[in-house]
Amino acid sequence: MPSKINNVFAEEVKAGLSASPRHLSSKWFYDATGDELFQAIMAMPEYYLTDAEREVYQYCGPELLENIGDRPFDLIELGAGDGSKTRYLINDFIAAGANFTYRPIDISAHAVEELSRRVAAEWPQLDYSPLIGDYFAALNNLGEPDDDAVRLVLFPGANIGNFNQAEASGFLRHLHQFLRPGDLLLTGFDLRKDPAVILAAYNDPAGHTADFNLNLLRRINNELKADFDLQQWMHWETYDPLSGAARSYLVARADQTVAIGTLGKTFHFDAWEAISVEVSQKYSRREIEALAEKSGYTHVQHFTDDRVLFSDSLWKV
Ligand code: AVI
Repeated sequence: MPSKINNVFAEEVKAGLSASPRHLSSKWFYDATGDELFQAIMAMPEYYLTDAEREVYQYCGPELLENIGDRPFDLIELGAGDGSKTRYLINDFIAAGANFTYRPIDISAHAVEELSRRVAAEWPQLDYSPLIGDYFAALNNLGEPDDDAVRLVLFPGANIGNFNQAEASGFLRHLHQFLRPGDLLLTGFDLRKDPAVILAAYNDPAGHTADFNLNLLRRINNELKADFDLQQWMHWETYDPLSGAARSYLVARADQTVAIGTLGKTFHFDAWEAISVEVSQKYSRREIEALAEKSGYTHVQHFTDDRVLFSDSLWKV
C-alpha cells in the first residue's frame, strides 16, 4: 500500500512540477508532521473556521433530527477526524433516543483506530461501524441499509473548499450517486467575509500556515529523495474577493535547481517563481444554494455561527 501511494505521489509531483504554471495538490500536506501542523493551525485564534463550525454543531443536532423524523438512520462522516465536533451531534441524538449507527469513513487506518478508541470510551453502547478507505469505495461497501433507514452524511471542516468550484460540483454529483431519495447531506462551507479576516487565517503571524505549506517540500525531500532547500522558499497567500478563492503559493526566493532522486529528474526554478499549492474557496449563501441545485440536491437550511463566518448547509437528495 505505501509504495502505491508513493507512486501516485511521485507521479503527481512530476506532473505538477512539469506543468506551467507549476502546481501541487494540498491533499499531500497531510503526512504525520502535516497532521500535527494542521492541529496547530486549528488551535490558533486567527483560524476561525474550527470554532465557528463547533458552534454550529453544538446547536444543530435537534434540527437535524426534525428533518430525519422517527426513522432509523446511518450517521456517515466523510473524514473521521478526531470526532471532536461530531460528539455534540452524537450526544444530542442519544439524548433524544434516536435509533442510529455512527459510520465514520477515513482513508487513514490510524485515524479510525484513534477515533474507535474514543468512541468505545465515551459511548460503549453506541452502534458504531467505521469504514477505512477512499470515500467512494467505502460508500460502495456500506451495504443496503434497512429499507426505511435514511443516511445523514456529514462533510465537515470546509474540506469542500479545497476543491475549485467545478471540482466541488463534480464531487457532490458523484456523492449523489451513492445516496437515495430522502437522504441528507450536511456540508461545512467557509463563508465570504472581510478579506482581512480570511487573509489573517491563512497568513498567521506565528507562521504555522507557512510551516504547514513548506512541509510539502520536506515531504518530497523525505519520500522522493529530493533536495529542496526550505530556506530558499516562502509561503505566500492571496485572497480574491471577486472569485472567493484564497490561494496558497510556495515562492522560490532565488534561482535554484532541485533534484528529485525518485523521479531521476531535476527541476529549475527561477527566482520568485511560484508553485500553486492550495485553494480554499469561500462561498456566499446564495452560491451554496446554487451549488446544491447544480449538483442535484435540494437546499434545506443553512446553520451558521453567531458571527456568520461559517455555514453547515443541509441538503436533501
Ligand atoms: C482542510 N482545509 C479545509 C483547510 C483550509 O482552510 O483550506 C486547510 C488549511 N490550509 C491552510 N490552513 C488550513
